[in-house]
Amino acid sequence: MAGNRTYTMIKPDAVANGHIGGILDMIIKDGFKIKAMKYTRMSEELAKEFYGVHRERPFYMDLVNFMTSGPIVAAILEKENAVESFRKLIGATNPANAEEGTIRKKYAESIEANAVHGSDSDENAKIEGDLLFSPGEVF
Ligand code: 3AN
Repeated sequence: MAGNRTYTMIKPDAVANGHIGGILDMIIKDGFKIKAMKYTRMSEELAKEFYGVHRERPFYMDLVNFMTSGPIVAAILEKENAVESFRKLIGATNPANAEEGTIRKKYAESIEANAVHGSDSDENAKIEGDLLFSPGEVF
């Protein structure tokens, strides 16, 4: 059965470009409820752990450097079939391939500076949410 929670980050590019409000508006209008949220900056250690699955990829250190370059908005979201529904709302990893009406089509600059993160499985949604939030911060 598909889970009802996913984890997201509004990435440093979208924060710096003033898109926090626009992105949250799209998320809420799509029916997601906010279970946890914080404005924070990832340490290098946290970003390396978070993106550990990409450790062997050529873009790994660029990605870590980018994700620690400025503040982010981290959140746990709730909706039926949350992971798949949110992936649909954010659009393709490369904004050049993102469909009209998606967050990345509207706000992403490039495959790296692609405005938002969305978990790719229920299992990763739980792991990622637990990396950024303690139980007392989830409502
Ligand atoms: P998604 O964020 O759509 O799940 P993943 O998990 O394949 O995409 O990649 C994680 C992050 O790594 C992406 N959000 C993007 O910022 C970065 N990334 C993925 N592929 C590339 C690439 N070819 N070049 C640079 N950065 C990339």
